[in-house]
Amino acid sequence: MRSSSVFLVGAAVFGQSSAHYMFGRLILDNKWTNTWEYVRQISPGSGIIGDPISLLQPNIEPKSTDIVCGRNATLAWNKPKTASIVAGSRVGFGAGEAKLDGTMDRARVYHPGYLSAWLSKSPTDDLNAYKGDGDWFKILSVTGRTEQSIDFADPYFKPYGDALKRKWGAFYVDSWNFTIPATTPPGKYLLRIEHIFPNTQDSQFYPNCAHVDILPPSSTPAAVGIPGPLVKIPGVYVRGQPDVYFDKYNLDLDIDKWVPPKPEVWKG
Ligand SMILES: *[C@@H]1O[C@H](CO)[C@@H](O)[C@H](O)[C@H]1NC(C)=O
Ligand SMILES: *[C@@H]1O[C@H](CO)[C@@H](O)[C@H](O)[C@H]1NC(C)=O
Ligand SMILES: [Cu+2]
Repeated sequence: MRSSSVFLVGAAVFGQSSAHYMFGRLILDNKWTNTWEYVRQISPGSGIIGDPISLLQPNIEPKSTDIVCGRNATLAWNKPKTASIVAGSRVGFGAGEAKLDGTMDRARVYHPGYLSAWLSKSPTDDLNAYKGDGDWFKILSVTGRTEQSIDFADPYFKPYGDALKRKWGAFYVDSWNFTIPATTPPGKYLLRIEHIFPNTQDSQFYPNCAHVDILPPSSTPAAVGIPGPLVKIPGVYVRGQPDVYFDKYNLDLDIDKWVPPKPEVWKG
């Protein structure tokens, strides 16, 4: 394990930015909420409480419960607020990074890869106690470019967007917004975002979970759907599966034909 003093030297050399990121801020009613206000706090990879930079250390073990909501976030020990969201409305997550003084700053999704969002209904009203070991369904899948992607023709972004990275829709964004399906059954849910940086050996998983209370749309009677397909996390990915473990710097990767890992998105 690397010592924190070695790490601080490295951080000083490379400045305060890091190649990693997390999604600690929920975007609610078009406003960026504070880091960990609605999102479960995660623990530093070094295990040293208060070590800000290793907070961002990626998860590489698909069998670990750390890939549910992030490292050591199976339970919500920071007891975040629960966001009320009407089904059919828009939410988002903002990316963050830790600075050496422990405060948080905006960050970008510095790696190319696959972005998705998920919901899992808590069996009780107490979201703090829900381990995320129930059923999950996917509500967002971002592969190639969309209208939210960075415009790499913009001179400000041009230096960051090489041809192999910029084809990924979520590459280098600082946030992503999406809609909660209008027919999502009302209730208390974990709302999970996940970015995967594919690698041939250790793909990196960047998951975070917000606490949300999904309310029925005001139109009555509101239609209620049956979400699916349902999966478990961990369990949804296995080491070596070809749509998670591959060389993302492959020139031949045709992102428009690339099929992301299962499950498919539930559209409501
Ligand atoms: C998501 O929405 C927030 C709030 O409106 C905005 O600041 C942010 O730029 C949006 N993100 C993207 C990628 O469009
Ligand atoms: C992990 O979570 C527990 C609460 O479940 C907390 O007390 C502990 O400090 C956390 N560990 C680290 C390294 O932050
Ligand atoms: Cu990284």
